[in-house]
Amino acid sequence: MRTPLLALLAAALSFACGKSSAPLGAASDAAARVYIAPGQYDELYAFMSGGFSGNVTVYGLPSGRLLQQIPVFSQYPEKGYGYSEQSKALLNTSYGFIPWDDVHHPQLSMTDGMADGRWLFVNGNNTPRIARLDLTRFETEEIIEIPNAAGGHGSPYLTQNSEYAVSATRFAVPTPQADVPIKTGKFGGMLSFVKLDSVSGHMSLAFQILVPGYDYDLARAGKGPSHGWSFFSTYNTEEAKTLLEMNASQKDKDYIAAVNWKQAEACVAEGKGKAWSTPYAHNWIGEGGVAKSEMLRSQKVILPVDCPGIVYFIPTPKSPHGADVDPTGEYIVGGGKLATVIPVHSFTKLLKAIADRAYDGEVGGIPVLKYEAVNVCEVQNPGLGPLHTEFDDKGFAYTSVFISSEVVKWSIKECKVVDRVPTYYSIGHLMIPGGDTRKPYGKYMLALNKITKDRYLPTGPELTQSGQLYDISGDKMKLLLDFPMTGEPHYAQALPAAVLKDKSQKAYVLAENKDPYVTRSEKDVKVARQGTKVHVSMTAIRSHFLPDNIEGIQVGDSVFFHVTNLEQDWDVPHGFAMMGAGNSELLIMPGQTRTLVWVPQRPGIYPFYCTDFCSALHQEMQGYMRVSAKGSSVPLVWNGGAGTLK
Ligand code: RUQ
Ligand code: CUA
Repeated sequence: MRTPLLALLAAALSFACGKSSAPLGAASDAAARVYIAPGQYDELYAFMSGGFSGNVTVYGLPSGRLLQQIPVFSQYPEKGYGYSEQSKALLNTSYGFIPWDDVHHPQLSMTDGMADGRWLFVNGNNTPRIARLDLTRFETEEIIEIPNAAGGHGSPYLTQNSEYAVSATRFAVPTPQADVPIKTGKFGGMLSFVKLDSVSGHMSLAFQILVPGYDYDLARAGKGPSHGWSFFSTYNTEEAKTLLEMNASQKDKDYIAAVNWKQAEACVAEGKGKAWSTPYAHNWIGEGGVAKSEMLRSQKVILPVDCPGIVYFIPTPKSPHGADVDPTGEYIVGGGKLATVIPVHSFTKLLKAIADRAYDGEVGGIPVLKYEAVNVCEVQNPGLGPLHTEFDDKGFAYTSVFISSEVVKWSIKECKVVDRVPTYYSIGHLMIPGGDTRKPYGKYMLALNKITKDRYLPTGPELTQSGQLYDISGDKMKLLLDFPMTGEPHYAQALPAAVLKDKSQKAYVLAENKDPYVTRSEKDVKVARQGTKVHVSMTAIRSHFLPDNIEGIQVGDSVFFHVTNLEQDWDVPHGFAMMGAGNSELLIMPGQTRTLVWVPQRPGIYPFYCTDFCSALHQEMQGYMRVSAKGSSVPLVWNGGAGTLK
């Protein structure tokens, strides 16, 4: 039975007034299940998409404690990310420097279908990009732009051994881009495969597949028997260009595109990919921790007509969003936003349908398979608006249902709903730790909710989003915890803390710092003028900077503060802030060098200071710059190193 909306609403309201109908015993039991005593560690690391913040946030589970924010596609003041000279190049694109994007899907790197804790990949949705984050330092290390695409939503969704990260066009556009009338112009879509180096993780665009101009939404790779295939959901197969809410809902079924990427590789090897030349940026942290950026211009585009057998369309009701693959790799589950059932397709049947040529026509050289030939069953009564499905370790699937704000648990074998719980409210994705791997961890399920109206103290028009943690170890799902989140938590990934915690880096080794402006000891600090550029090689250690007095700076100079943190202890960053600096502040990790550029505008004495409370004498960690008029004869002098200012 579908839970009536009214009943859900009533349940929601009673929670909102603090009058939970659950007995007190249950509440304290739930509290005990998520209680992590002071000083104790959480059981799992969870990586949440920060949505329109452009960041990734790291939480501990089951406590729901926020542990870290990792800036990825947006400038982020707390860490000087995208402001310091060393990190700016990470945000380069073929459109120039972009300081803000929208993150949707984190995905942990995998070995043999299991999260291996090496890297985390996330997609940039607006200007299509994929980023790779290093999980020893919890930092963004590389970003690649996806050319010939608009909206990188179905991304990054890695293959079983991290061979590829993928990106699918969300918004059909002329492909390649062209100046055409919107109404009559021919639009296309692109499914992009980014190769990941198995040792370094480095990303390179391997090939792209040109597909009809639908909206490609989400993706999942096959695993086990279906390894070698990736599945992409599509909506708007109507190819509407205006008022999609109505015009893209005409057909009863859209498609899941099944892509045989091993065959696509073979096609490219046979020289069947066409050479295109759209510019795209590739950025990475190079030698010395300094970000580099290159503009690339060549890609290999495969047209399905040239390579029969690389793409098939599986009809799937109705405007599917999710396309999720179960732990065995046999079942592909659609999540039709407007569908009244959850369709379950079978990989075995897919192969047979292809062998039997059980087609219902074709589009653009892509065979459309017969629905019955691939579908094994439809889960009835899934609620209103099924979206995404994750899996546990006991043969159950959990589907998030947006409109009726609930999670339905269903048996894969019996193809029927066995339990359902309300979420508060409007759940998008859900996440079971390892729920997309071959062996889900399967103890918790996290609902990632879009709306929290009446759940927390009001904070003006903008309310936080939330995560709700459920215990799924028994037959019935039980709500344990409800906690606010940063940005919009589209999707998340989690893995046992033991996989990562001992690999976490504690400091950068000063002796290995290869920044071109590193200063390894206080003897070496200096200030050097080159025309109107002044390079200050400065050190920071508890609790002073050197030099901390500099004279001879002139209005109109560009002063480069290259600050090296000489500390080698864990958790001793120093900050650096300069009065009137139009760029940013810095946060410098132990052993690291970061650079801030300051263009003084008026003569005077300007203080700078450490912004991170590093020691008992942190407040003493400050200094002065003397700025004189342009052309002044005040000599360039400083204290420390070979400086002459005493
Ligand atoms: S989305 S709520 Cu992944 Cu951007 Cu589904
Ligand atoms: Cu260094 Cu405070």
